[in-house]
Amino acid sequence: MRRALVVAERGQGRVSPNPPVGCVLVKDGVAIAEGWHDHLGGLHAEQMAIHDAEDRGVPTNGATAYVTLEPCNHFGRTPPCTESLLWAGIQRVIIAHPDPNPNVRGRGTDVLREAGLKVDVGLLQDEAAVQMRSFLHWCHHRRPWVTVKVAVDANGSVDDRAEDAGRFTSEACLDEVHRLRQRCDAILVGSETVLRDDPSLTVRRVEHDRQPLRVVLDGRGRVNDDASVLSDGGSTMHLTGDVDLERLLQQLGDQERQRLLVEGGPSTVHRFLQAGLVDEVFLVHSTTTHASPVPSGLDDEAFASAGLAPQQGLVWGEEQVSVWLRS
Ligand code: AOF
Ligand code: ZN
Repeated sequence: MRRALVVAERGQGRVSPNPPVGCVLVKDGVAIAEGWHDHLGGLHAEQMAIHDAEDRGVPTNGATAYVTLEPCNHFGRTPPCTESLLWAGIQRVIIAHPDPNPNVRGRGTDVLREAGLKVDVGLLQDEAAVQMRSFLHWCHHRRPWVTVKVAVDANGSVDDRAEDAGRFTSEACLDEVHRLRQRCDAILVGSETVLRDDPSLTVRRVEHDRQPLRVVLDGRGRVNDDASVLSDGGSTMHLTGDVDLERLLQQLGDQERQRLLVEGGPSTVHRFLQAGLVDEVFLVHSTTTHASPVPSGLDDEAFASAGLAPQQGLVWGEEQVSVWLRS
């Protein structure tokens, strides 16, 4: 199952609104094939694993399938995985996480059991839940998982008024930010960020096959059409006037956008925190010190009172990252 989780990760950011899923086929204690849901519309993990075995001329009958999500039993973009597993003569299926998709929800395991296969659910379920977190969240709430990313200097400042707008974190850290963007379905900023930085808010620097939707909160209508986000030909939602954040999240959820990245600045982040709409925070700590600091107020207290709890930190390039999760 650990291997299935590893290969599932290859679909991360490529299969949304589907979850990343991995599958390993094992026979006589030996892994004989593996597969993952690689891209939207591509084979499901189980089907890819069965193809992998076929390609290499390894018989699958009598094998055990380790799969990170309950196999589907519906005709969607692909035929049902339950049928593929039966056709391949799989005898036992070990599943990490049940599928909350109303099209599946227990029916995959039922069908397999009725056909006489031995089915177990729950192996490394927590790990699988973390991996497909935004999918599970969307299945339950029909709105995106909200990730906030902010960078601060050694004193918690988000900007240096003494300097032109610019990055103050390492190149390697920026790669991580783009990796994060690659996994999100939409990226949101406020007008302040657009006016100060004129960001493009696109995924670069890492492999990607789509660009997230960009959302600009511009209540006062200060952002002009010549801003990069509005003029570079990509898709952007430019919201002027009062925006109800809950309704915005619902709207994004209706579009099957499962993960929203809020990339600042502080007033936008505080709006999301105060509304209790933040699920996860990455606070990047730069070791630089701004000469003319812009305090963010984004401290432990702000996160704790928004219902978030501190987690084990990360390292992104040269920077330490504090992580907070909805508790
Ligand atoms: C599986 N194996 O590898 C994945 C599954 O639109 P479709 O046909 O691609 O189906 C998408 C749904 O199937 C998705 O919402 C989730 O419930 C399940 N994903 N199931 O058996 C897989 N990716
Ligand atoms: Zn399937």
